[in-house]
Amino acid sequence: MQTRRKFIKISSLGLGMTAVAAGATNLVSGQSGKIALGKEGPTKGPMRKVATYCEVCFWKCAGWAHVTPDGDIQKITGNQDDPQCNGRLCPRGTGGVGMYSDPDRLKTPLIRVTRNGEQTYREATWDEALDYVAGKMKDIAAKHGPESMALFNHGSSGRYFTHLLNAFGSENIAAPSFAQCRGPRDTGFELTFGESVGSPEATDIRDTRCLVLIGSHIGENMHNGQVQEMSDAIDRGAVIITVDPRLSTAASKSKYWMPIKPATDLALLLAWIHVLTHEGLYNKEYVEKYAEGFAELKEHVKEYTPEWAYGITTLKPEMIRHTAREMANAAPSVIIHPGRHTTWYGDDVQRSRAIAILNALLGSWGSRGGIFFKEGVKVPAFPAPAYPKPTWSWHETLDGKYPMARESVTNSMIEASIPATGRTHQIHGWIVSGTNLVMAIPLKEQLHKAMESLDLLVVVDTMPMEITGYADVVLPECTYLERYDDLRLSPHREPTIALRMPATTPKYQTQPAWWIAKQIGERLGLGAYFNFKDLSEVLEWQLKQVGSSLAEMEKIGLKKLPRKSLLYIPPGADYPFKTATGKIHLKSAELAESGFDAMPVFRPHPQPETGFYRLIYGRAPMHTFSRTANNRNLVALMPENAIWVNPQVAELWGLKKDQHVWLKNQDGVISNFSVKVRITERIRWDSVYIVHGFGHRHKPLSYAYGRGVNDTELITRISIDPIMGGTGMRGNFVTFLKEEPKKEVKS
Ligand SMILES: Nc1nc2c(c(=O)[nH]1)N[C@H]1C(S)=C(S)[C@@H](COP(=O)(O)OP(=O)(O)OC[C@H]3O[C@@H](n4cnc5c(=O)[nH]c(N)nc54)[C@H](O)[C@@H]3O)O[C@H]1N2
Ligand SMILES: Nc1nc2c(c(=O)[nH]1)N[C@H]1C(S)=C(S)[C@@H](COP(=O)(O)OP(=O)(O)OC[C@H]3O[C@@H](n4cnc5c(=O)[nH]c(N)nc54)[C@H](O)[C@@H]3O)O[C@H]1N2
Ligand code: SF4
Ligand SMILES: [Mo]
Repeated sequence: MQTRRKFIKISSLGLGMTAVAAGATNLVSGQSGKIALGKEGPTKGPMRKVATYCEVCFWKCAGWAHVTPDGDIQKITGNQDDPQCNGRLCPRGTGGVGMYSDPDRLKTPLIRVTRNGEQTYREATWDEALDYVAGKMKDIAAKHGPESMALFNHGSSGRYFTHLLNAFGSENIAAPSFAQCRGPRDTGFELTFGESVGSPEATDIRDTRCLVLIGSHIGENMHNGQVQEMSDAIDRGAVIITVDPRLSTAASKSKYWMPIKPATDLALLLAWIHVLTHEGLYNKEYVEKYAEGFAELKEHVKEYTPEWAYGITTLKPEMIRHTAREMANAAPSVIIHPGRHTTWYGDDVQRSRAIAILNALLGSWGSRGGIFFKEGVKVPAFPAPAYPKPTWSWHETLDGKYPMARESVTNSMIEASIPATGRTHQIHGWIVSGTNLVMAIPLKEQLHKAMESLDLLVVVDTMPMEITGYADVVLPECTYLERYDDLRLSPHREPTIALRMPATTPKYQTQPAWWIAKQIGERLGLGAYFNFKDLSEVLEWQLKQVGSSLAEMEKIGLKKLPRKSLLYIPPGADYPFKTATGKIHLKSAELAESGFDAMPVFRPHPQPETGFYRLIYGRAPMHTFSRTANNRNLVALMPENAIWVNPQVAELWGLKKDQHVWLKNQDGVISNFSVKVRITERIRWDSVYIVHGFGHRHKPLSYAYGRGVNDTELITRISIDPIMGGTGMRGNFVTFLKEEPKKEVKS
C-alpha cells in the first residue's frame, strides 16, 4: 500500500497548453446566455459532413458533424435514416460540440508527484505516462496476480479497456450503469421473462394504446426515440398513466397522474395485480399458454386490494381500479414501462418483478404495442488470441452476497479494494474510464478509503472531473467527435450499423481510448491482442464481414439491414421464453431457492421525520448526469439545478421563490453549496426534488463549479438490494438551512 493518496486540483498546474487552446476555439459566454458556436463566421468553402453517433448519453443517436474546410466543427445534426433519432437530436446532442470546444478539457497526460512534501501533478509525455501505467500493472500482476487490476467504466471507451484487462487476465470490470442504474430492472425482468428489455429499450411505444410510467420521467429523461414515440402516441390518443410524486413533464401530458406517496409503488403494483386477477381482467389466453404460477399469484395478492393500497399510497381505490381497467382495455397493446434508473429503495428487483408480472398478465411481451423482440446486426470480433482464464473474477468480490447479480457490482468491487483481514480476493489497481465515480457512487467513505488504498489509480477522461483529482495518472482522451469508435450495433426494431469517425484532429495532446489501451497493451507484451495500426482497420474488416465497407459507411453514416427474426409472437404460436422452463415465471422458484420471496411482498420503508422531506432526484432534458455540467452550450440553457418545494412547505418555512438555501440531511451532512428554491404545486408536500449532476466542487470545471447542489453528497443512507446489490438511493431526507452554515467549503 502506498502513501495516502490526496485529492489534487488539476488547476494547481502551470497548464502551458491552455493559451494555445483558447486561441483555437472561441466560444461562448455561458453566464450571459450568449452562444457562438465555432469560429466567428464560417471559413470559406463547402462544409464536410462527417458520420458520427452521439456520446452525450447512451442512446447513441446517429448524426453528422458539419466541419469547415479548416477542421472546425460548426454543428451536429441527426441522421434522417436512424430509427433511434429520425434525424432529430435532443438539445444535449446538438450541444455536444461544446464537449469538443470546452477550454477546460484535459490536455496532456499528468503524473502525480510529491514536491516539497506536497502532492501535485506534473505534465508528462504519453511515453512517460504509458510506461508508468504498464510498469505498475506489471508490478501488481507479479505481486498479486493480474486479477487484482479492476476497471470501472461507462460509455464507448470502456470497451477497449475491457479488452485490455481481459487480455491481461482480469474480469474485474464494473460500471455504475448496473448497481446504480438498471440492475434491478434487468434482474427482475430476467427472472420473469428470461431476458430484459435492453438499451435502447424494446418498448413498442410507437404502436401502444396504453403506456404506464412508474417514476420513469420520459421527456426529462430525454432518450430520444422513446420521447418521439411517446409524443406520437399522445397525438394518436394513447392513454398515458404516470405514477410519480412529482408532476413530471410526462405526468403533465398524461390522462392520469397518480401522485403516489414515494417508496410505496410496490403496494400500488400489487393492488393492480389484484384487480386484474380477481376481477378476471387479465389476458387469459396468453397467461394460460405462456405463464406458470398464476393460481399461486392470484392467491398471493388476495389481500392486496385497492382499499389496502389506498392507506399506503394515498391513491384512491377508484383510481387504482379505473387505471387497471384502462390497461386491460388496451391489452395486449399496453406497456408498463420497466424504467431504467431503478435503484430506489432496496427492494427494487421485487418492484421490477411486479412490473414484469403486470406486463405478463396483460400479454404485452411479444405483442404489437407492448414489448417487441429486438434484433441487432451481428459483426464478428476482430481476430485476436483467446483471453487467458483468470483464477478468480468479480463473482468472488461479492463474498457470497447478491446471488442474482448478472453483472459485476461496483460497490462490491470498491469494497474489495479496501484491505481487510481475511480478504483473499483483493483489488490493488484501478483504471477508471468515462465514469465520474465521485458523483455516481453514493458510498463516499468507502470510495475514498478504496482510492487511498490502491497501488495504482489511472483515470481516462476528457474533462477534469472530480475523479481525476484522485488519480496517479490522468490520461486525456479526445472527445467522440475526434475519434473512431466501435460500430454502433445496438439491437432494436430494425437492425442497424452506425459509424463514428473523426470529424477533425484531436485537440491538444489528447488521444482516443482505443489507442491508449493498445499502447498499454503493447507495453505489457499483449500486442497480439491489438494487431492493427488504426481502429479504422478493424472497422473496415468488420464491415466487410457484413457486406459493407468504411467507404460506404462514411457516405451514409447508418445502414439498415433486414430483420431475420420475428418482431412479435404470431397469434396462437408456441413461443419458448428464455427462462429455465420456457414459461414466464409469475412465481419465481429461482428466488425462492435463494431464500427470497417468490412473489413480491410489500414491506414499508422509513418515512421522513417532522421537518424533513424525502430527497428525490432525476434528469433535465438539457443535461446528462454530471458530464455536461461544464458544457457551455448547455450551461447557457440550464446553468444550475433548483430545489422543488411544495407551496405549503414553502409557507411553513417562509421560503421565497429563488431564495438560496442549504440542505442538511438526516445524518447532519450539509450541501457544499446553496441552491435556489422553486416553489411549485408540481411536487408533493412530503418530498423535494433536484436534478442530478450539479454542485461540482472541482474548480478547474470553471463553468460547473459551485452551480447548484450535488444530490450524491446528501445520499449517505443507502438500501442495498439483497438480490443483486443495487444501491437504493431514495431513502434520504433533507431539511432547509436559510443561513449559510459555518463550515469549510472544500474544493
Ligand atoms: N446521486 C445520484 N447518483 C447517480 C445517479 C443519480 O441520478 N443520482 N444516476 C445513476 C445512473 S442512472 C448512472 S447511469 C450513473 C452514471 O454515472 P457516470 O457514468 O459517472 O456518468 P457521467 O456523469 O456521464 O460521467 C461520465 C464521466 O465520463 C467522462 N466522459 C465523457 N465523455 C467521455 C469520453 O468520451 N471518454 C472518456 N474517457 N470519458 C468521458 C465525463 O467527463 C465524466 O467524468 O450514475 C448513477 N449515480
Ligand atoms: N436528459 C437526460 N436524459 C437521460 C439521462 C440524463 O442524464 N439526462 N440519463 C439516462 C439514464 S442513464 C437513465 S438511467 C435514465 C433515468 O431516468 P428514469 O429511469 O426515467 O427515471 P428515474 O431517474 O428512476 O426517476 C426519476 C423520476 O422518479 C420520480 N420518483 C422519485 N421517487 C419516486 C417514487 O417513490 N415513486 C415513483 N413512482 N416515482 C418516483 C421522480 O419524481 C422523477 O420524475 O435517464 C436517461 N435519460
Ligand atoms: S438522446 Fe440526445 S444526448 Fe442522447 S445520444 Fe441522442 S442526441 Fe445524444
Ligand atoms: Mo442510468
